[in-house]
Amino acid sequence: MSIAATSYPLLSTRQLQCCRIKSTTYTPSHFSVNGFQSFSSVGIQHHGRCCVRTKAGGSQEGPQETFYTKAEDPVTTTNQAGNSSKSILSFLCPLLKLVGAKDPSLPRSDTFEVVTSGLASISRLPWGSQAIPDVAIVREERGQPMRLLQLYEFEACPFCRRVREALTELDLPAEVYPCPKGSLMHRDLVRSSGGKEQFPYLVDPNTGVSLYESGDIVKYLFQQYGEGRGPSLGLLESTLFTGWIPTIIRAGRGMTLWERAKPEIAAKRLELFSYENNQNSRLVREALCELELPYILHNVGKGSSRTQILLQLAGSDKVPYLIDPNTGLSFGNHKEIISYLFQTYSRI
Ligand SMILES: N[C@@H](CCC(=O)N[C@@H](CS)C(=O)NCC(=O)O)C(=O)O
Repeated sequence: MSIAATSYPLLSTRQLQCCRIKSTTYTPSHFSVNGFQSFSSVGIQHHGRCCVRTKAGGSQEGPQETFYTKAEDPVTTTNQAGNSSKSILSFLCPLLKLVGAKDPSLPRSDTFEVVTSGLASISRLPWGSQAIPDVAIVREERGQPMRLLQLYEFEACPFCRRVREALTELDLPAEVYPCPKGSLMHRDLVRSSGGKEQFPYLVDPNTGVSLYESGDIVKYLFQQYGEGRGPSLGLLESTLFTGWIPTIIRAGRGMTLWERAKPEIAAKRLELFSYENNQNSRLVREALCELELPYILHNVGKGSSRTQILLQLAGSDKVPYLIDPNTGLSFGNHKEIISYLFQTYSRI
């Protein structure tokens, strides 16, 4: 099995006290798959922040070990595709915010949602759909990086999409901190860590590196975890041409904090099995983003080293599959997941 029981370090007693997390509420059988219990629940708790959203837009955090450093020495390689695309694309986000849907919790036409998300997926083929075979084999043999990468992003951002595509291709899990427009908490973390609100922002606790600039992040990820490979053909360049299409087709989704999102953050990280270019998973990620719910993203692209784990957990290798350790519930249907998320994590 790909994920060794010791893949992730245990949460220290101090952190446990800080977060006041008792033993997990997971059904034990859920995570009995070859050490997955250790990986999953420890992954959540170890990186768990004790944060409370504040009305003033700040956040309060309990004392805890911080795993990342300020971006004192950001990678300075120039990403031509990234820079030129910035000037063309970065105006899109505020523009689409104006036309975006107002109440994401209302019932929607599932056909419309799936079709538009499917078109978005087609526009980004072939990126973000499969794990690079050689890399997946290495993950299978050697396990994942010790600590989860931390990605601050929002679903609708074309630059963030590029990074999520790379994560799928590199078969890497990550802890995702959604930073929708109006974010009450995670944007503060980015500003205080990196110095500015710009997305994506990646923190790699394994190396102490933290980075802005999607092109630099993708290059870093391939350099660090690509087993000698460079970014997949067209992955960087294509953002300029088609990276914005899902943003437009899915206008307003996964961009703005839902005003009735619960201000308390869930005590334990939700876990989502997904891959970037899966149409149904996109709909779920949009909801997680609009609710500013941090989660562990288990990328399970075609050929992923985690497919067997998903099969054993869910009884199927289909994504999305969501586990909520706060309630002990898990779901494998995007409609159920979205409805559950808005019911559970919205103020009524
Ligand atoms: N060149 C940067 C551009 C990043 C960028 O413009 N991101 C936009 C979102 S699409 C952003 O951070 N906007 C500020 C905000 O959302 O507050 C990159 O490639 O990462």
